[in-house]
Amino acid sequence: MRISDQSLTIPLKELLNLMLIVREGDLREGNLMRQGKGWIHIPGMGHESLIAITHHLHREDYLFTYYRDRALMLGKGFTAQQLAWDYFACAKSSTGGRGMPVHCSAKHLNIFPPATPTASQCLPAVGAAWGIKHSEKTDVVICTIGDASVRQGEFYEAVCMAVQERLPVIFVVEDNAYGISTSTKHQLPFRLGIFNEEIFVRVDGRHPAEIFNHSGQAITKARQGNGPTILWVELDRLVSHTNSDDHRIYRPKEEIDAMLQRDPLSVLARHLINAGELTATEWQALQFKTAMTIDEIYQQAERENSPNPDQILVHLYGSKVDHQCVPFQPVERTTTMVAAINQTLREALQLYPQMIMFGQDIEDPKGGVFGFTKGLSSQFSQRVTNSPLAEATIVGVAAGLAATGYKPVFELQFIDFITPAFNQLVQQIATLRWRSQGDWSCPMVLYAPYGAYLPGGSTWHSQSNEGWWTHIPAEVLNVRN
Ligand SMILES: Cc1ncc(C[n+]2csc(CCOP(=O)(O)OP(=O)(O)O)c2C)c(N)n1
Repeated sequence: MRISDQSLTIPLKELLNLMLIVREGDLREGNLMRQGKGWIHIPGMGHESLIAITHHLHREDYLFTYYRDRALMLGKGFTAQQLAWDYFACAKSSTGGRGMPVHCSAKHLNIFPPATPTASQCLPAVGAAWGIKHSEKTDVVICTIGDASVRQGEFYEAVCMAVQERLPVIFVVEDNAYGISTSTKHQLPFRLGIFNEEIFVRVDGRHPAEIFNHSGQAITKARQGNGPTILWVELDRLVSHTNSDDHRIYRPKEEIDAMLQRDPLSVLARHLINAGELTATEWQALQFKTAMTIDEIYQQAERENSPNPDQILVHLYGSKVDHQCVPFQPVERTTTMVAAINQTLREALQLYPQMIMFGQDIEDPKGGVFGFTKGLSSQFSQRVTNSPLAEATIVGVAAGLAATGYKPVFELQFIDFITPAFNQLVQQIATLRWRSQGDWSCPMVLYAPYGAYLPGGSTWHSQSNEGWWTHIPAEVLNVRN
């Protein structure tokens, strides 16, 4: 028995096998926690069917995920062994022990390492998708998010940007009905009617064939340049949120029992047995064999070295410095600061085809509220564009663009209004290189006018808040008079 769309067919048995590998690793981690081994267990049980999405992906496609996505990691090419190293936070784990389990980093597979603040992956995902569009490639970005997390503002900003620019991104909302102990039933924007039904597709995530078909359509649509889709995938979190939670406290017993009856693994196995494609004995043997293999993998991982504390500061900053600098033409000493910056930006745009500028009101004829970008959008119309009035979008998109090879030089209109971007700056950008051991980085230039300039500007338009930024490791602050 197979599932197929026009171009692709996968045997369900193969899918069952992969889902089983994911499940057995998960079960093993739960057992190890109970034995006092490991640090934290973040289960993905009930979310395994999502692996069907990865059958539509190429190596170049990106995954921007969250912590529940061990199935997607495995489907994209991460191994069960690497998941085990991440579980034990070994020195050789993908983050060198700096990330929680399932916060995997794999640049060679285009797996962007999740940051734990919920929804913080969305704007960088959209930035990566924007880069794909700029380069006129047909790659796509898969951005996953939990159902409770879609109430974060950054999710809405990301969806707006993706729709506005028709970006090749698929948001996969993993709706397991809970955010830790809080039911999301009455909080979900899809149920509240916030989203137009044209943009989201409801998917029964307990059946891999459903996921395979809907994700295939969304991915094809994105590859063809027809923009984003939100897949609202209903599934179950079969166990507690993490090992430090007990869902029996807040979920009725009947609900838990009913959920276990529709465990996607058992459902798929039963389906294949009923269809005569698998015998009960074969299924048992497969479970046993997989459990043994996974057990061996985790036993080996347990013996791996822990990170060396002496290495704690390694990868906080990059070592490579691009010594080319602009402007090449010395600027007249009598010129204004604005004119000098404008000339520098123009020469940089000429020098670096990968440089992109984005900011509020930076396009001509205004050319920025201070005129830094005057004339630039007329000369480089594709690479100098107005942003929405949304600082988190500006900075979060820069992270995704920079991480995928572009050189964002983005304007923040006033330093006073940088605060909506704080999450991206501090949690995502400042930690990316360090938490991925230099696997990923997102070098960018953000510039903003600062200090008093407007006598009546009061509290906002006169801030000199550089003190905030000097407290954040990994960011370089440059204040010029
Ligand atoms: C910004 C932020 N606030 C709070 C938390 C703590 N937290 C971690 S997971 C979680 C619930 C997320 O639920 P959901 O998005 O539905 O995903 P699920 O865990 O159900 O897969 C919370 C509140 C966090 N990680 N980030």
